[in-house]
Amino acid sequence: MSTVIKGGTIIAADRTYEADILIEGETIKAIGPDLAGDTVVDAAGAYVMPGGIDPHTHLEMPFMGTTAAETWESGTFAALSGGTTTVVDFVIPGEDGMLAALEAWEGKATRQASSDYSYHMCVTGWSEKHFDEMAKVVERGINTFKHFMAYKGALMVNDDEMFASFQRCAALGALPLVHAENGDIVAALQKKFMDDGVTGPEAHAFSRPPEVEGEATNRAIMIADAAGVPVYIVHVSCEQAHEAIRRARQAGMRVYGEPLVQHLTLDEGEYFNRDWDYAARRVMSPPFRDKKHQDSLWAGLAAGSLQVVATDHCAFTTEQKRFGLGNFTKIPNGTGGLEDRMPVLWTKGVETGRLTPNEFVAATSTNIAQILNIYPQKGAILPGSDADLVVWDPKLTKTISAANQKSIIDYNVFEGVEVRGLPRYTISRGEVVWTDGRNDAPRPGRGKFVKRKPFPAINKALSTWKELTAPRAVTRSPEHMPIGV
Ligand code: DUC
Ligand code: ZN
Ligand code: ZN
Ligand code: ZN
Repeated sequence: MSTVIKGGTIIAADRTYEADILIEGETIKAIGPDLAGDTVVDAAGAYVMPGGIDPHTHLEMPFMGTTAAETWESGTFAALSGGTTTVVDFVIPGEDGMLAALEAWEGKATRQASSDYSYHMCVTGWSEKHFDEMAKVVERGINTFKHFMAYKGALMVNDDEMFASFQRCAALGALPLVHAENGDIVAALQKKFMDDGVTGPEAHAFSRPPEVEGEATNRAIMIADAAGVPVYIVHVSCEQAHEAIRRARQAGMRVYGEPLVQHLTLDEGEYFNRDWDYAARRVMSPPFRDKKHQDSLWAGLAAGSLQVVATDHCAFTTEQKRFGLGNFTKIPNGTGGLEDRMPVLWTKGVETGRLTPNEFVAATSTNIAQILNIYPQKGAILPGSDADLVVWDPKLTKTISAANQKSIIDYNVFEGVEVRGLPRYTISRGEVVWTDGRNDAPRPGRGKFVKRKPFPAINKALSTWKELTAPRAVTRSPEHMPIGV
């Protein structure tokens, strides 16, 4: 059974060209002119791009006393309808540890996912047992570990814990990920605003200013350097954090930065002089920022100092958001975006000239495939790659609305945004799973786990500290030599 995608313009991260694509089974067999297959997918007048990869989702995550309402079934189908064919979700260990949590996540994902999926493992503390657990997690095909520097008293890790975990990552060839906000300062500011009687959603933004993100980003980068491991900063929302990443990269460190489509396109005005529900639905961490920060993030994507656009899809209903009525610190943190990431980024990025189509592909798919070590299985249009493709019609338009979204949440933070550029077809491992204008239904269970190998190169990363203390590299000056040596 073969399929040919006919008449499209292929957009890869590195070039644009016209060719047909022949798919056999689940993979790309050939790329070239005038190919023939059993069935034809019409790409005339459209672009053909690698399926999107959203490396940052929290489907059905237990968090802040509740559970994110977007399910694996609704979330992965929402992803496909917006051109995203792979999601990477965060596993949060409970008291039974990482492997038990992984089983719990697998129980949900294997039954429900209609897109492909993978996991990051969260490190929420440190003890002897983590040493072995992390090795076992890597054996299970997970090469990334996430650390929260915020959420004090819950998920937050301290510097000693983070340093121990980062060193373990270095030894295992895994990549540490960091939620970079100074959790101590956030907790202090939350208390201050509550004490002052500022209890509404706007205080959420006041309690998490850019400085807390900039400080934590710098600290995470320096700790990673000391541990001799690259580091990936999730949801970079402000210039201070971007600046830290830029400077580290300029100094030769492997540091990656991931802005979210929400931070690129929605600003802090979403929290002020709004009714409570409207603002609370937009409470996420870090919060939306002003335009100066948005400009910095767009510039970073164009310049390459930021590499990936994600969503942090962590979606709660209005009813769940109301747990925080009278106390903003109890509003479940999170917004959606999985189905809107690619259309909104195309509309606000490519249509405006801020990004080239090739940069769009790099930011939504290719770069993260490389960072996660799944390239060119994913993120590429090459013979042998998984046939994860989106036939992107730059003329299709819609007005985003909760009324017709695939997400099961009762609102959408992009409500009313007019997008231009949408999937005509989404193809996952050779199968057309979404067709514009056809009322497709989710096919739970068809998604597959994407195994990710560790990076042999990572433990050779770039710590000056490591070089200085490695025994063979020590050259002592005479005045430091003990007498008589
Ligand atoms: N931020 C959110 O807004 N939600 C989930 C976790 C996070 O860090
Ligand atoms: Zn986070
Ligand atoms: Zn997150
Ligand atoms: Zn000296």
